[in-house]
Amino acid sequence: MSEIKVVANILHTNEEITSKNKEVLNEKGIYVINMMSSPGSGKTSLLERVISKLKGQLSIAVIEGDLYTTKDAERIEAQGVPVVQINTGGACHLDGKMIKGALESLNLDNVDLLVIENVGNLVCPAAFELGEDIKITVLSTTEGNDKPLKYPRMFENSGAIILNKLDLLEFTNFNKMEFYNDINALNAHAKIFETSCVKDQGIDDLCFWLSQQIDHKRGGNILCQE
Ligand SMILES: Nc1nc2c(ncn2[C@@H]2O[C@H](COP(=O)(O)OP(=O)(O)OP(=O)(O)O)[C@@H](O)[C@H]2O)c(=O)[nH]1
Ligand SMILES: [Mg+2]
Repeated sequence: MSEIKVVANILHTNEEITSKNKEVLNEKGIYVINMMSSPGSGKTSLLERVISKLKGQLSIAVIEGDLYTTKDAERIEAQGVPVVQINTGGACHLDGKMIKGALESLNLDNVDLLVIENVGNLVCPAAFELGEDIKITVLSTTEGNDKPLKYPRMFENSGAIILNKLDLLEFTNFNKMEFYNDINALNAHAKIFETSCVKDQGIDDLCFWLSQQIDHKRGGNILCQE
């Protein structure tokens, strides 16, 4: 019983800090993505692709969550956009307090899009709101199509789901029809993208859709600019 109380308190504290973070982000009109998946599904690879296509058009910043290393932040830095690394020191998810610290070390003026890459984990990150406008969950074909039903929360709460590593589909037993049926049962409104970072497949569609979401938050100011 005491264990349940502790978890409830942690979530309550997270909610308070996150709502303050969200105020700051909303005031600046920044569109925020919380990107989640199991380790290795391709979050950073997708980000690299998206940044390279959108950075001329939008101002992008990134918060990278990782247990110990700065490897992902180095990859994003190479794309020429501001990035802050959060090392959770072993914790399996990001929380509001960590995001608060990262926001304080980023210059948020004129940022259009902030992407938070969560720690690779299909379970814990789903329980912690980070002040995002949208959760995007990535699943790769090599993980098996049974994952949405086995780890439903992340898929249920995501506004978009990306099926990545499409180039490897033929080497796996991933059943796309079952995948679509399961997602439809869990979260019929989720926007679904099929991508391959290796073949640069589906990334343009993803970027176009993201631009529309960002534009919508900004009240139509970005895409309409001359
Ligand atoms: N074949 C193939 N490999 C990919 C694709 N996307 C990513 N990879 C590879 O998958 C591996 C993991 O990719 P990352 O982008 O590091 O995955 P991640 O989700 O950021 O991983 P963590 O941050 O550790 O959770 C790398 O070796 C990538 O090159 C893809 O579309 N096709
Ligand atoms: Mg990564």
